[in-house]
Amino acid sequence: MSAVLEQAESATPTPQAPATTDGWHLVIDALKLNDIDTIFALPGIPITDFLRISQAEGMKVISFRHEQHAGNAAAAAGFLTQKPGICFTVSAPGFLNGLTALANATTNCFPMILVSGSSEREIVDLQQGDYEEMDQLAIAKPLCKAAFRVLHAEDIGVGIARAIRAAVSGRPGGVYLDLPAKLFAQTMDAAAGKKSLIKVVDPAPKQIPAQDAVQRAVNLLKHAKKPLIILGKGAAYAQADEDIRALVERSGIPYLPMSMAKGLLPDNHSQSASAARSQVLAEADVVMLVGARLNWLLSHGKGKTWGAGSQKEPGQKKFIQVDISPTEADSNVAIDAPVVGDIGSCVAAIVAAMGPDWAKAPSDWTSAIADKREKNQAKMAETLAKNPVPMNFHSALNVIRNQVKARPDAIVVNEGANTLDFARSIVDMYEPRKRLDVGTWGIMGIGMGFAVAAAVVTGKPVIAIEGDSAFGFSGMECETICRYNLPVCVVVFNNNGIYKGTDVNPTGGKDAAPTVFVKDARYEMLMQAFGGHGVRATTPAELEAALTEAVKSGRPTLINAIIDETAGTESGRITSLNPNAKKK
Ligand code: ADP
Ligand code: TZD
Ligand code: MG
Repeated sequence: MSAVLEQAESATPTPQAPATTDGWHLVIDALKLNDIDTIFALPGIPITDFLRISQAEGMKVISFRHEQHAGNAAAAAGFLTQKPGICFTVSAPGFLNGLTALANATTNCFPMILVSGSSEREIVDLQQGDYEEMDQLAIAKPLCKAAFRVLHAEDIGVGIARAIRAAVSGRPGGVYLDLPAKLFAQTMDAAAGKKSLIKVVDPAPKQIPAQDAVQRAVNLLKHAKKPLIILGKGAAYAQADEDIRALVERSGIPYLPMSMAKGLLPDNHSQSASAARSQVLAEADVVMLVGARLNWLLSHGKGKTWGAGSQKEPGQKKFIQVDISPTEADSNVAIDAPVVGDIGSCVAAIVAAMGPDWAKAPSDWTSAIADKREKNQAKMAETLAKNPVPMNFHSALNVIRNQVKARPDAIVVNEGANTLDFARSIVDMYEPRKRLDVGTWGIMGIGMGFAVAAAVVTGKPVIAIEGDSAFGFSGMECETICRYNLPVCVVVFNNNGIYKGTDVNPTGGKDAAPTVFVKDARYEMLMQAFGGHGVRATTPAELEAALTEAVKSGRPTLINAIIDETAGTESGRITSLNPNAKKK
């Protein structure tokens, strides 16, 4: 360059192009600004680059083999962390695959955000047949707590903020966020973009209960002869562990944990009434629900379970219900003392109102429960000590029970029918939020998604206790587990089918019966296929050796536990819900 030209250039510097940002970066920056550092996803148009850039920008991106499992992972992450779990999918089919998880999260009150790329609005709205065309926002709306769409880059900050607030405030749930493909490539001035982002202040504000509502509840408890506390997964989610412990221990009231509330107090706690469940539900006079709904899992608060004559009849109980949702009370039976607010604030207020001289629950009630519990536990110990050949649910679960006792920090994921019902009662939990399962819907397919999230979010060992049918819904995610080298040990309870492996085709034809699978399937080879460890275990000793090694090493492992194919019962413990049982 000539000296003259050089001089001219330095005299009139070219104006710097203004720094710009784009939709991709604004979404990432908005998430980061709100302390979200993990995305569960499945790539494809229009989100492939988004996921690449996210990883480049330091986000943890966990890529799945099917969107339902990415969505389930986001839901579990939400439950475990109180931050909305984030799932990204492609449009139409990917979105629909993720939608089951979104609806399930909403049903379970887990906070998550399903973000789906969508096709061109102009074409979708005129139904002109775009690539993966679908009016996703309209479809998502009735299946989640809230649904939003962002059309302009400058609204990304607001869109993410609204999605976060909707997911975690009040009763948590699933939120859908629609991001059309065009949005990602939109650019705007970088400084203005930065300014447009919102750091959500106090996303799940405390909700303090009214003092008269607290007093009403405490008065009921005070005069109860046979009080009972039921802890639900809302109580686990709330992370108010010390307040809940104080309530239970200072009141001396026996308590029942719902499945995902197990471990909130250790299952071997002297006030646990789990081993006397039927007795306490039938006989209690005042029942305090803490983050638990009176839905089918609690027989709707009515009928024989609750000591009433017919299935439609409410029992002679007084109910206290602590819940953040003001419309939950009276949903099934009359609630005498609703306490509306967040569980931490409500339980702390109740404990405060109990005062220092609270008389513990009547001892004739608590000792009757203790007697029952001891009897039932002794019976169970006998059953667990048996060593039948082939293994049954009890002898196999006893091994897992011991492992969890030795490693109470391990997270248990559980699905299936018999495999679920037996594991829930046999495998004691000792720490809060260590058990993830089929939840309110009793849905199969949560297994590997929940397991991946639990491992990613907590770094703790995960033991997934899976019916062979249940496992099939998400089994391909074994590749994901191996790819990220996660400390997950899957134990498949292989009884050759759904409930049992013994059904036969009544016509005598060659097609298998609808509930049975290939006999002696080698599930362990699935993990081996991706470089993980696979073991076939036919005895408790083999199962124990493999499980102990898996938990110790943290190596992805699948144990194919061979279970007596005759051992299960139809539908596990909900046989009565079969239409045929209803008919009878
Ligand atoms: P379970 O299946 O364990 O019985 P449910 O899912 O039926 O539990 O009930 C959970 C309840 O907890 C829901 O009614 C929900 O509104 C409530 N909940 C969730 N989070 C909170 C919270 N932080 N404070 C108060 N209630 C909560
Ligand atoms: N599909 C979905 C999504 N959820 C469901 N709950 C079912 C189907 C029906 N279902 C159950 O409720 S349990 C179950 C199915 C298919 C599987 C039971 O078989 P399993 O367990 O092998 O997992 P056990 O131990 O053999 O009973
Ligand atoms: Mg089975």
